[in-house]
Amino acid sequence: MRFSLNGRVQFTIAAALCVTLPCAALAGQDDIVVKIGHAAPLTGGSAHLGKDDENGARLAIEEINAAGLTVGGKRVTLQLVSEDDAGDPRQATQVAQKLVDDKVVAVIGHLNSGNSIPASRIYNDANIVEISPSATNPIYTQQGFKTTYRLVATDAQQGPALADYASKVLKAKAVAIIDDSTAYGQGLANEFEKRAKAVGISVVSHDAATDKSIDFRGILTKIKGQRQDVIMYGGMDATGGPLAKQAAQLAIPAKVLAGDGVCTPKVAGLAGSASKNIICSIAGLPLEKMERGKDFEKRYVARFNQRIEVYAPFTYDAVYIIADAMKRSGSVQSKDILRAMPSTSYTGIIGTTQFDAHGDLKQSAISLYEYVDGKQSLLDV
Ligand code: ABU
Repeated sequence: MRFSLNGRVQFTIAAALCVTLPCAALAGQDDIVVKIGHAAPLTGGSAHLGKDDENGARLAIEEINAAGLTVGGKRVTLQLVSEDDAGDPRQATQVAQKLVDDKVVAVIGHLNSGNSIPASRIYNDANIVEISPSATNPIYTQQGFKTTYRLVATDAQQGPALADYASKVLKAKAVAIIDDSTAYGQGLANEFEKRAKAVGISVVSHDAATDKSIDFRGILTKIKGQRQDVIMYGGMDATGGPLAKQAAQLAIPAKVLAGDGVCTPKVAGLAGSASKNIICSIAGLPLEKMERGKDFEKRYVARFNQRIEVYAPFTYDAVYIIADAMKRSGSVQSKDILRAMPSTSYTGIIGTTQFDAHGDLKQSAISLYEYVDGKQSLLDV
């Protein structure tokens, strides 16, 4: 059933009810139900980030369905198919195959570089577009696949930005590096290390932990005598928070520099009062600098009754980018969506998205944050 509101906005009851019931059961007889995949860790240490991703995508789908989507003259109802990759590369490939078998036409995800990279081959083989809202390892889009896209800057930008900040602003002369041995954490740490050395910072140590490590006292005790000015950590907030806390407990007077995986509201709770030592980057514009960021935040909080972590605006825009590709190609087939992707020019919450030949953003930003009284405070963009 379809109504015209104010003579402008069309509203499909079926689409609105898709929030709570299966879309296929609700879509009008003429509606095509089109599945959009989403994959992220919905369990484990990064579940809060995965849920944030899922919420962003869900909000976009609900809004698009409520407004009414017409593609090639046919009414379309979008349905979100969300899978838990648990932040595990092996599970990520299983989830990717499941989404392909489930006939999704595009995938929003994965959250982790270490999952996006192995999953990308499966989507490429199936001609299904994969838009990661957060995978920052450069390799993701450098594999020669036509299906890989991302909405964030890469660690080839993020690592040097952190090293430059350490050199120019913190006047650091020596750094100790710790990473979590993942594609993201290790990759970011290596990019940081390259630039740090290039700008004359001495790298006094580089230690490897894991993405499950929450006890860093062994590494921290070892590096305590090294007199590093800063510790650089490549990893996520679930591990970076405890690291910062334990460094402070061991009276190591160093700032902890980290990338977007750590740069969340949640890390403040995990680090406690040591959050004041954390300086971190995100691989995009901060929400407060996004033109429609405040409005998006209001709608997000009203819908989910929780704060935005990091990537929800990116998954939200990713869904709209897929819907835009459908409209421009006049088709809901994955191969036609794929063909329309290179000419994307979509202005959404995160700004205007255009892609280069690899599927990376033509224009991107790195934002730097510190924590003041347990709250993120923007330092620089
Ligand atoms: N960019 C930080 C979190 C996601 C990743 O693994 O790249």
